[in-house]
Amino acid sequence: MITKQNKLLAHAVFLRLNAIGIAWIIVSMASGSTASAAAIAVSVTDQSGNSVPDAVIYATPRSGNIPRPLRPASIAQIEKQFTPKVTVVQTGASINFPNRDSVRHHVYSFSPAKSFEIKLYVGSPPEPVVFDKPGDVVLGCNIHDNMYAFVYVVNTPFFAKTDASGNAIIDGLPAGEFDFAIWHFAQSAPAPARPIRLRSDERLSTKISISLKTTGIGIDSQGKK
Ligand SMILES: [Cu+2]
Repeated sequence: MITKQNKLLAHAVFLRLNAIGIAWIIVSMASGSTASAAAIAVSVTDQSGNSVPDAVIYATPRSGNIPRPLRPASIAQIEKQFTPKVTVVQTGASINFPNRDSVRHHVYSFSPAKSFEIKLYVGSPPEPVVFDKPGDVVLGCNIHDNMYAFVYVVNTPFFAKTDASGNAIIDGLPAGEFDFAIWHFAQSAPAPARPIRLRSDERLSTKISISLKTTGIGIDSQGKK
């Protein structure tokens, strides 16, 4: 029997199994001078040269000394869509799921990084959901098949998400060594992290090209798992 839960799980597996080729390359990297903290500015394009919104970039301190501000996030349901479609949080942070519609939603995930459900509800659920493991989480709604969203959980507070023009900036970085990585829900292949070193006032400016799948985004209707 194909259940929605199985469909969603299959979708998550589907995303992983479609890995092919090299996902990203640094085209250029230049440093300049700015304020007291370091920053990484990134411009992301796809294989066709188009700007890529909703890509997650993150820099994890190699020292293991990781601040834990654990900024909470919110993913609303508005007009039967999750808003925003992509959210990034640090491991251990919580997310609220306010329902702004008059219809009830039933939010759930069966992803290994976070399995949960908030049964049929309107308004704000009494408790936020804590995302306590790193990784990608696919969200669905048990009532509305075309509702889906992604949460990416990272072991660092130093992250950003590209805007509609494919640009993102991680600011307020301390000096030191980091593993720098990028993630996108439609990426054809997982990209390995790259080591970078930042001086205290350094600003890195980087262009990254990633390969995106052009089909199979969203809930996989095959339910193969
Ligand atoms: Cu719904």
